[in-house]
Amino acid sequence: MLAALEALLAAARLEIPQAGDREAAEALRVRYLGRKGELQALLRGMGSVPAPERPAAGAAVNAARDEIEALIREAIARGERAALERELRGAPLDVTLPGRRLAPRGRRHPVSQAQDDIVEIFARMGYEVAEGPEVELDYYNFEALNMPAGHPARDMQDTFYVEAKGREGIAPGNPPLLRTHTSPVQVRSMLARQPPLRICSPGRVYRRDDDPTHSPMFHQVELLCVDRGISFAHLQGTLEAFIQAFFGKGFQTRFRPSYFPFVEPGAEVDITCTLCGGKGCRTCKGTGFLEVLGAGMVHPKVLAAVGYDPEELSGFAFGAGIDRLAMLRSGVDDLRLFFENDLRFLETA
Ligand code: 2U9
Repeated sequence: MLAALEALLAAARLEIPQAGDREAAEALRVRYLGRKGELQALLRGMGSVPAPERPAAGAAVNAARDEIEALIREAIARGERAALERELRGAPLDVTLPGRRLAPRGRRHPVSQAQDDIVEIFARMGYEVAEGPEVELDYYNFEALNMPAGHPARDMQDTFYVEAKGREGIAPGNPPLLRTHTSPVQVRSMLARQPPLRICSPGRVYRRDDDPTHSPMFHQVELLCVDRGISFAHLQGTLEAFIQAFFGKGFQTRFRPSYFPFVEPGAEVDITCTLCGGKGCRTCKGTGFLEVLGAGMVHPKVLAAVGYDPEELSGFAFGAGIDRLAMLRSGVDDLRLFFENDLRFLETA
């Protein structure tokens, strides 16, 4: 038994260090130490060893197993080192090669980014978003907003009328059109609900205009607040907070009296010039201010048209071009860039 063990050990010492790789070392482990391996076969022969010699024989078998295990571990480690060496030599890594190009990533259109920011600012003040149809009726777009047929203010918003030929149910004097502002959304909200009302209506509007500062389709946001006791001071405070949230602290507002048929009194609102910071430049024509929106107290006739009592209720409203706000915030100087979908512009905007 001891002689057989010596022979096994001698064979292992010779053979295992020659294993060429990890797989060969694994195969030898199975052959020497596995359940059906050679050492196990020797152990099965222990029965024939006389009892007094068994402890010594057992110790010799254990020592042999320890030694073979160590040889195998070394062979496996050697095999792994050799494999790594081969890999490093075989496929050199060129760290100077350019990296893989990332797939181009999309992003929100700058006008959508501005719209999302505006909606969020007013949502934090408690305003809810209201939306409505882009193909509107004359009544909601003009009539209910104190602009009856023939009103000169209708010419201020050159309108696209929609062909209604052959369509049933088009009332005379109330033709369909592409809405020229989002105000009809507020009219519909007021007709459907009772005050207090706090709504923000962003969306596309259409006017027959096309030059470097006007597009036939642009985006507008309007705000409407109707309740008891609403004053011009509420309008000023709300706009001040909005301008600072959208453009940043340090931007001031300036109100100038103006006229819009749906508000009384009405105002045009300027902010500190976004280009020169108020010092005066070409963009602000030396004034230090830029016009950004129109606003006012909802006209009593508009309140009456939707069945609200102007003696009891009052409200403020304002309207602004989202595209213009986005331009001023980002320094883009041609409105048409927003609508051409040129990737060179969109990737940087
Ligand atoms: C209701 C009542 C009143 C919204 C208002 C303006 C003044 C205004 C322009 C700004 C730039 C349109 O996009 S723009 O060309 N808007 O000057 N808008 S007051 O007044 C309302 C709205 C709804 C029911």
